[in-house]
Amino acid sequence: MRLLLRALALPIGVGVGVGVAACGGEDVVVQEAPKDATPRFAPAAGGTSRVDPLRNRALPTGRLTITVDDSAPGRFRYRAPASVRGGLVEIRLRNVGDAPHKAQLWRITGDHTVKEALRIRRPQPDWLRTAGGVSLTEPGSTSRTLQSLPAGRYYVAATLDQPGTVAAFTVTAARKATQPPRAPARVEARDFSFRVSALRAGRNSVDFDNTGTQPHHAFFTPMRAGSTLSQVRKFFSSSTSTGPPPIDAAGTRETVVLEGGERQVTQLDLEAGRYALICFVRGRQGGPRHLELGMINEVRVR
Ligand SMILES: [Cu+2]
Repeated sequence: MRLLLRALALPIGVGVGVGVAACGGEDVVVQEAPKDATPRFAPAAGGTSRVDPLRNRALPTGRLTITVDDSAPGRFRYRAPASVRGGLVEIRLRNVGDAPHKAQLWRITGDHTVKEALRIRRPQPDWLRTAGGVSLTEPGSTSRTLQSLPAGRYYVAATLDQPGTVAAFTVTAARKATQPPRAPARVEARDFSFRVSALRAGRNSVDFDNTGTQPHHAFFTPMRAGSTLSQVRKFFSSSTSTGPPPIDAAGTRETVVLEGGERQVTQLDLEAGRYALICFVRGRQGGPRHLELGMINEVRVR
């Protein structure tokens, strides 16, 4: 199970991500899923646009290009410019490494340091915020996210429990604060459920909107033919799974973690088929993974 979690680039919790570069290892805590949770299809949600904002060159955006490679097997290394102007920013992740990577941004407030942030577990203090970033990107690829970045001190890290090198940068004051426009597809994360609309096979520009109060992410993993959502839940909730996995780990796609009330437009490459959509994040105070609170849906992509 532990090996599989690594292969999936699975964020076991926000604290693990923070600790990645600092210590490189934390035990995976697995819990039983609630027995009464009923599998259900994600209902439709409104608010999408025909226009893809990631293709709209007229938008007044800054650009932040982050590069990630693997300095050794299992050792990521991020690089970022020292500073970028705030406001609406197109964040690019160039993955020149050997493994899939995300660019999870973290924002530090007050006079705290990155070193301090990397030592944090649970509870997550108010001065450390998950701050969006770029979804899981295949080796040799570049993916993009459109997001409003407030001024402040940031760093970019992974959510893998692996050692690596993070990159710190500063976002300077914005000319004006602008939220990204709506995108053609939408994934809304609530406390504790998902609403999904208009996802298609191919590259999707997705309005990923956390309308809850807790941090959430969206983890899409393909379901194997004949497998059920209840098998997927059991697979991710038990350390003693036997038999063939009900999911195809290699096809997994996922966003980064957004705080409650934040949104972004990000890219997800999906093939046609059935996916389990899951949130593995824990609350800022700790507690169960949101999967255990019912944050799992079956989504059909056509
Ligand atoms: Cu969540």
